Parts: sequence; structure tokens; C-alpha cells
Amino acid sequence: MTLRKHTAQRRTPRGFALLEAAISSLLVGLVFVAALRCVGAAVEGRTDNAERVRGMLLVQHMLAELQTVAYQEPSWYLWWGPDWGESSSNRSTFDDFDDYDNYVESPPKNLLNQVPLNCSDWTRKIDVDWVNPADPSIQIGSEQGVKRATVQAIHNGVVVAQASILKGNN
Ligand SMILES: [Ca+2]
Ligand SMILES: [Ca+2]
Repeated sequence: MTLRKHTAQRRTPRGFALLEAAISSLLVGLVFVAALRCVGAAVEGRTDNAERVRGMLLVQHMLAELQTVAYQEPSWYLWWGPDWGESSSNRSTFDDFDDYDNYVESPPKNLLNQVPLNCSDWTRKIDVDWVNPADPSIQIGSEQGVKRATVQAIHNGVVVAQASILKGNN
């Protein structure tokens, strides 16, 4: 007698069960959409990171190259930019820091004239300035013994990475 009464109380109306199922389906759908958005954001973030790393590598390679050249033209002929016998479009002829001023290459190439993998639609740009030895963030218009080169890696018109290097005349 007690058992039958208990069983009767546990039954739920049919309409309520359908409503529960509909709400559950809606919740599952919302969670699924949220999960897809998270996956999409993660994939997009990974792409952004890969692009940033590629840009930094392009910049770092050029900074390393700039470290190896002289502060100024080793010969007697001193000139801002490429000097006698050097070509502004052929950086393998450069041998001093300011030879690189306003140098733009698209796509970027290594010294063997090879384009790094997946960089065919990138641009690398270099600007060289004289700077104040006491505060290298200040560009100046005359020689005081310190030059600064700023290298940019550009993709789809956006500067993805940028860094500077200083060179002293010593
Ligand atoms: Ca030179
Ligand atoms: Ca020069």
C-alpha cells in the first residue's frame, strides 16, 4: 500500500518532460556554440603568434647582420648611405651601418639571396639615424658618434615586429 502511493507521487506530467528536454537541448546547443567560439579563438591566436614569431625572426636576422658591419665606410670615402661602388638595391655590397638606411626588401632575403620559408609576401624595412649618445631615443641631425638602425617586418601592410640596434664609433 505504501509502495503504490510512493510510485504514484514520482510520476511527472508529460508536458513537463517535453519542456525539460527542450531546455536541455537549448543548453547543450549554447554550450556547443561557446565551445566552437573558444576553438576558433585559439586557432586565431596560434596564427597570430606564428606571424609574430616570423616577424621577429626577420627582424633578428637583420639585426645580427647589422652587428657585423663597420660604423662607417672603411675607406676614405665617407658618405651617408651606400658608398662608391655599392648599390642601394644590392645589400651584399653594403659594408657599413648607414649603407642600410632606407633599405626596403620585399620579399626579405638572406645574404644568399634566398627568401625564407613562408615569407614571400613580407616586407623588411630599415631606417638608420644619428642619435644623441646620452639618449639614443632622440634622433639628431649631425654626427656625434652613435647611429641607430630600426628594422621593421611588415605583413599585409601591418608592422608585425620592430626592433632597433645601436652602433658606436669606437
Ligand atoms: Ca659602405
Ligand atoms: Ca655608407
